[in-house]
Amino acid sequence: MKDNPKRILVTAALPYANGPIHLGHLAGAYLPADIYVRYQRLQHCDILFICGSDEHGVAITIAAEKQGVTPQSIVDGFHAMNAETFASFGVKFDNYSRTSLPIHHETSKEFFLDLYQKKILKEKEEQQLYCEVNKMFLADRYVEGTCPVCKDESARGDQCENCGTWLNATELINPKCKLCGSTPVVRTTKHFYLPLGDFQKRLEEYVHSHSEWKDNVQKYCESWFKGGLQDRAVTRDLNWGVPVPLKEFSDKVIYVWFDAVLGYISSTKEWAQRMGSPDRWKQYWQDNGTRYIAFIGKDNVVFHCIVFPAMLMAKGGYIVPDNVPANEFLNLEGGKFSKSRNNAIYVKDVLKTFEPDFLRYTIAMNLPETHDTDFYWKDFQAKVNGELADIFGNFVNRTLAFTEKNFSGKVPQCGTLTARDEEIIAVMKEMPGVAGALYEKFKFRDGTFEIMNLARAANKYFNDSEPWKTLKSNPAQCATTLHICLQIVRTLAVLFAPVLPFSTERVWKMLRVETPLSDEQWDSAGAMKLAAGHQLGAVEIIFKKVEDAAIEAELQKLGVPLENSSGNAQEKLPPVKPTISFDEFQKLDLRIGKVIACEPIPKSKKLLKLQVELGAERRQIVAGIAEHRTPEELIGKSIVVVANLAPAKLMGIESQGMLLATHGDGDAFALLTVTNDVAPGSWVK
Ligand code: B3M
Ligand code: ZN
Repeated sequence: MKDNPKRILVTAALPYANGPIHLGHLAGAYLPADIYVRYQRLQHCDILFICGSDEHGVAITIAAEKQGVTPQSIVDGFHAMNAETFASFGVKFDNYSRTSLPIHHETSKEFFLDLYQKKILKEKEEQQLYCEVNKMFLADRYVEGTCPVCKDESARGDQCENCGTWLNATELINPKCKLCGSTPVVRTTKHFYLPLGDFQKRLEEYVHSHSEWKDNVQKYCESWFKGGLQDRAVTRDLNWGVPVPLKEFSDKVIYVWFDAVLGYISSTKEWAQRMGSPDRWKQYWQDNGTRYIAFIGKDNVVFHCIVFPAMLMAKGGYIVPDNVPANEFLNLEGGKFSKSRNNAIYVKDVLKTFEPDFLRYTIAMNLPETHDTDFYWKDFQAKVNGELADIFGNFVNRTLAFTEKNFSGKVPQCGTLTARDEEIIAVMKEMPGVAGALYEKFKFRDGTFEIMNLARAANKYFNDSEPWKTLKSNPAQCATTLHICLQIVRTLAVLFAPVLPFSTERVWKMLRVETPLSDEQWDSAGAMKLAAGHQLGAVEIIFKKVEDAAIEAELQKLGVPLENSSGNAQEKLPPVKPTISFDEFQKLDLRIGKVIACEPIPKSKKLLKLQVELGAERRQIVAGIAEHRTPEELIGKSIVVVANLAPAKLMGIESQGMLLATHGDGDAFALLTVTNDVAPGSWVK
């Protein structure tokens, strides 16, 4: 085992302890963070994975009021429940803390006081909404109204969930008290403000120095900068939270977001104490050699890319995030389910019926990394049965079963290699590099897809090599085939370990490798390390298939009409159009075009402008696919273009052709592309 000097701090957003962890949480931050950490652990760097419950703020007090219990009892219950859910789902934090702990209160107060003493925090009188019925200021979610930006009617006093705008409650149109429904009045109150504008220049430099950040994150920051950063209140008139550490303000608390982001630091302190070296947290937060990655969902971008860095800059001596790989949202069943019955799938419930790896794999292959995606139960079943069981599981099983039966469960000798052997060995050897490069770029979906492709190629290799025939006709070749297949099983176990930690342990046990799987080295996972003669363990099936009945039960719980969940959001398809003659078909001129540039069209949510090379000429094509693909995803792709369509203008921009794609949203959307290197302009017929 080689040690890697790299030090990485990974945090995942602290979930509010006001409800159970659901699939959207996993897809947004926790699964990608866990895959990343497990992958980096196989690189043997010094990595720390930090999280905890966010236990303050109005999210908690409203939940408590609804249930008629104290905020403390709400957070106690959900903290324990969520910590348990993460553990059974295999999200392995080094520390899962809580923001109601004294260590967190102390950390937050100290931060606040430091900024106050440096005169960075501004004390201001401001107008706030006050409910005369409940005799209280309506902080954050205690007020709801219409969003001034997108006009959504359920915007909250702190944020509009629909468009992501961070709001001041007084900006809401038609505000109503969440507790009693009355219209609040405006009253004056004193608060402390963080003058974000004073940090704008540094923040812009910071964000601009990270051109590698995801497009969605950068764009979001840009829109904030463009509007000019404003002072933001960091205290609230509430009695649940971290008390403001100043005598004359002791009836106020620190704003939940100000304390929540500091929860990452206090959780690291708690970890260091537990490790018996209380100062060790400093290595992760105060040493420039640490790379800090903050995993979050897209609704938390402003707090992690603007507010938290500004706070850290204000305090001084702290590092700021190196990357903030924020994911978009994972929606459910294309929105076609009974929201009144249920509006989330809770992980703890899924784990009662299905193995954690089933869910890990399905979500990993569906991560909303660049656009919103959907979770479908039918797709879950298809991925488990058709990919985990039929591809990876089948390859492992047929290889081990064949070896057990014909080579007494011992790794056979590797003889002379054929061209086919060499080809698959090459794929196996390069896979750690291929998938690792994608994981480094936070492209977990693509990385996992590539690893499954190795299993696909391995099955093909097994079939093409026909060991059941060579067993008699050419035993040395049969031995070589199985030798290679066993090496690939080993490679797959290591490479799949970050996504499928539970099942790969079982494969490891079957291989009877002495060193623990966690001591393996990612980069050399493709090497042929199983020695000929090594005795393998007993063979067992690693993935049991998911039955239709189990899926139907889940759909029923969600209130999804059964015929609706096709697994790909298919609406009712239109009937096939009337027949055309071959001559009529021949009038269509379809060509392969290579996308060489692509940009969004200002003020249009749907349109992208593409420059496409069609052999001898270049075309400008305007396509309504901005909600499905980003320009980065399109550049370099070879697509299918209708080359003889009459030009048309879309939003005043000429489109000289049309590209081909399926009609649908989410996973039902697919762009027709070709993967081998045909020349642009090639004729499709
Ligand atoms: N608890 C919001 C959320 O769960 C918030 C994240 C805090 S991260 C410091 O989406
Ligand atoms: Zn809005």
